[in-house]
Amino acid sequence: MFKKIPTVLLSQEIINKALSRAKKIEVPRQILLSDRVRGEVTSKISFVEGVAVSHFKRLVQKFPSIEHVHPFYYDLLDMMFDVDKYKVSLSRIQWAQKKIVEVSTTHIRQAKKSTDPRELNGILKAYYGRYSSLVNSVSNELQYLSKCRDFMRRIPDINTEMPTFIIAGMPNVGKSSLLASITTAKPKIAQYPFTTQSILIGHCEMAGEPVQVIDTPGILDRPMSERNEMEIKAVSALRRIEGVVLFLVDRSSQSSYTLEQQDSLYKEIKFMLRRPIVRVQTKMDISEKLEEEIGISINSKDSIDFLREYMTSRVQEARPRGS
Ligand SMILES: Nc1nc2c(ncn2[C@@H]2O[C@H](COP(=O)(O)OP(=O)(O)O)[C@@H](O)[C@H]2O)c(=O)[nH]1
Ligand SMILES: [Mg+2]
Repeated sequence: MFKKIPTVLLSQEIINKALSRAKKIEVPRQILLSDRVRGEVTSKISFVEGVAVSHFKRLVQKFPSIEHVHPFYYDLLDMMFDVDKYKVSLSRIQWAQKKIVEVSTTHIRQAKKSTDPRELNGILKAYYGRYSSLVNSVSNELQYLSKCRDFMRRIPDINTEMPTFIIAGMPNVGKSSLLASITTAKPKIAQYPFTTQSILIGHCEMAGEPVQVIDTPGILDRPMSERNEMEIKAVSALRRIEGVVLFLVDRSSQSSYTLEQQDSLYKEIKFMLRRPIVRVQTKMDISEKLEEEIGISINSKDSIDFLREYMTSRVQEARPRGS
């Protein structure tokens, strides 16, 4: 999702890069010394200008504008940094970019009028001074965006446009086993910001259409009262993902939790996520009888096929609106 955000050069890096490369610029010998100096000065100015301007342009282009970020990602970003400061930083960088173009144009114009090598060198020196202070004026912003980028790159890659099934239920009820048996390949693992929890994302096809199934260990598998603030926010971000919840219930004698504990989590999740939610009874091979909407056993291919059919029939509800 946010993997393509470029590395942010800090202000000193931009200045060093620009000035050290500009030093090497030479223009072919001319009959008049002043022509040559003028040529060099103007090329140096436009080169140095380009280094900052192209970098700033790229940042403004590649850092997603916060208004257009999907609410799920917005919530996560909001957990990690000050989104207003992010916005302001980007607009200050855009401002600096514009100022640098202005200052460069003025200095090139001045140089073009001059025939005195000393004066020309003075113009270049003055330009470097103005340039450096403009680049330095956004040094905090660059630093801030660089920090934001580090956070953003760690954000779990959930597709917000694909029909989605979210698996929930107490530990050991069979969530991971279900994910592994209905989706292809190894699930992608992504880390939640600021929590030790990760998200597992698997894919499969339903009625010829790609569907994603996510398992959120540590997030949708225990009572809200046991959560810290960041984990609660992680749950609330999940609310933004449109999809159908598969709530797994283990009624076998092996179950680590009582039915009351499982029911209480069910109620919390139903309330928190406010999404269609299906109760799926797991471990049917070692359970007495089916008491939920649907029963499955990881060992029985038939029941998994049946669940797939059932999920296919509800793909419409799992599909995000507007896609
Ligand atoms: N007998 C039986 N055991 C199962 C079934 N599904 C999962 N298990 C076992 O239950 C345990 C917990 O499963 P897991 O998928 O890790 O649960 P999670 O904590 O909800 O992700 C594992 O030992 C699984 O092998 C099932 O359908 N039948
Ligand atoms: Mg698990």
